[in-house]
Amino acid sequence: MGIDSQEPSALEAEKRAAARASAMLVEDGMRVGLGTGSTVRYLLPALAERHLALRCVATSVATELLARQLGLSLEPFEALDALDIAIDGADQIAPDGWVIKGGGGAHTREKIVALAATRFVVIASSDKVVPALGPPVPLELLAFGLPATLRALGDARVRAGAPASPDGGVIADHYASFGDPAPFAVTLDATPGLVDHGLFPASMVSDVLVAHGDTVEHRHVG
Ligand code: A5P
Repeated sequence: MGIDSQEPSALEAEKRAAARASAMLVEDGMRVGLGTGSTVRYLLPALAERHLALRCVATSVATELLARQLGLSLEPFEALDALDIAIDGADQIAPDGWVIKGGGGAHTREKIVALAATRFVVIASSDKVVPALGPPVPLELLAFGLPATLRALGDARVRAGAPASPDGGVIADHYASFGDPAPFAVTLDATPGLVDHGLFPASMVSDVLVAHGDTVEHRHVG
């Protein structure tokens, strides 16, 4: 077995370890935001196994379907205005706790859920840890005026083959280099036609759980 065939399973084991550790942070009676992606796919069975009475909100159709199959109790996010905890994956995690999300195009819903949660927990395999965030930054754009919005953004392109978000948004990515993510996020936030972007500030993140082999590193951020 070569390195290439070993790598994916080692990372999958790390995703599973981080996800299972995060499931232990959930307590009976909590309102729980469920993120999206391959790491969250390990969270859902770990949560279901605990047989807690939970009220869950899903950030994507894929998460909702799997959560229902596993017997987790789902509610539309129109029914709750706050959550006790939200748990989600990330594409990049910087040392200061800023993260990039949206590799699966679900970052708008993920950010709404993260902000509504008292505690937002990021779970990841070790390959997601980076010395500094960098492009691409996922975007969700309104279809109306799309060429004008892309022109205003500069180095942004619609993501090839990406379906529209469940809310009808066009998924794109920004490829410009940036240093400090904070002013870049302010610029993106001020662009008409941009629904949301995948830069999540450290102030939004409570905990980061990153697995390194069998060990899960738990960092308290915001
Ligand atoms: C979904 O849009 C993303 O924000 C995911 O949470 C992120 O891409 C991490 O996904 P994986 O757990 O699949 O790496």
